[in-house]
Amino acid sequence: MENMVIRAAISGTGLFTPNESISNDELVDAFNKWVEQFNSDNATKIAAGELAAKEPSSSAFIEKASGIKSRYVMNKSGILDPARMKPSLPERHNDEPSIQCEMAVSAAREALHQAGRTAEDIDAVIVACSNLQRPYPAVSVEIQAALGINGFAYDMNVACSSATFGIQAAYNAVQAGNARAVLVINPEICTAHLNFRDRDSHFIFGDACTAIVVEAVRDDTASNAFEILGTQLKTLYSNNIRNNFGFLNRCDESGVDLPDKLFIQQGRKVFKEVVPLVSTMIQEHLSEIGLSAEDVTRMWLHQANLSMNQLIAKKVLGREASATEAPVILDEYANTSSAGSIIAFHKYKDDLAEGEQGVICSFGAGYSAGSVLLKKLG
Ligand code: CO8
Repeated sequence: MENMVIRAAISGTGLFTPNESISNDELVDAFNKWVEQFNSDNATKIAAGELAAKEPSSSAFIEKASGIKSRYVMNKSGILDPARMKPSLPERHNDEPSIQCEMAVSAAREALHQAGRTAEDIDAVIVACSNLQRPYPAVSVEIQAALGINGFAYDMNVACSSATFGIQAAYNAVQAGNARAVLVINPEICTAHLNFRDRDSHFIFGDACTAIVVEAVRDDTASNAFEILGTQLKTLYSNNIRNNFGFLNRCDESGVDLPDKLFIQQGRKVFKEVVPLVSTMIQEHLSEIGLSAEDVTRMWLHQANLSMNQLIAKKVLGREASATEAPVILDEYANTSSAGSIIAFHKYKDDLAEGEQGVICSFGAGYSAGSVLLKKLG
């Protein structure tokens, strides 16, 4: 029997945005109050040259260096309390939905609605994100049960590239006939993993959750769906973005709450190394399937840094990209890790005409990068 090629498409997306947001000024105010207290508490040591005084943060620096103006968060009061500086997210009873499950169900319902599908149409759930709130039972299995989906579910983690790696896994499952449709969900609570006392990075992240329906193209596939033309993934080991927080910490007496156990990065190095890696990858991926930069109407890029995105888009296009060609959401959302490029896609996809093409591209820790080429169906 002849092998039928199963075409696959992204037929729906959903977005959960937390209710609370923090402006740069609010964040900097809390940080600077903490700095004042720290310097006053340690005045003798600082005067003796035994300890360096902490420097204040600045909203002007944050916006200029990153393009970030605000971020949505799961809990604002805990982050802005100079005596605490971390979200307050009490543990829930085992019988209650977990925080990530709650975020995921909200985003997934919107994605299903957009795709015109129900739980009965889905055969698998992949939770792909940077930070899972527990290793087991898998968060994806909890979400699967909460949505009433049959089939199978699993969690995966490739930091900021988790969504594109998840899309490839879903695409493969659909093409192999293992699933008619797969939900890929990216619940990111980045603020729980961020050291709000670190001046270099306290402004970088926000929280959000995205959901994507990947399905085999059928006669009744939603008319605003995007066919997946191809996916390409790349990883290259680097210590420039790292965290060592995990179960092994109890085996090390130095404790779990030290700054280097949370998110740390060499931002400048990341910028310099990731821009060429990603722009080359997009170009190679396009040429591999016989396309060139002119064939691409939109680039939904990972949202970490505005200048980084402008530079990547410029390298791909050979000219400056307009805000329409490479939409920005990081000004409002900050870096939401794997959810970022999907938020951009979710918000800026409906105006593409039938046949127009675009690329979702993620990049981040690992290093990892993922490119998904798409064509709008009619
Ligand atoms: N306020 C005022 N001044 C500051 C501040 C601040 N908050 N922070 C630093 N400065 C000062 C520095 O001290 C330095 O001063 P000097 O010149 O006197 O030494 C000056 O500003 C410049 O500092 P930098 O060189 O650090 O500043 P950059 O221009 O490089 O900007 C950025 C910093 C914004 C971090 C930038 O480097 C960047 O965005 N790089 C790209 C990073 C990136 O893309 N990372 C991807 C990470 S996301 C990811 O992979 C997901 C990980 C998993 C998710 C984890 C969830 C938490």
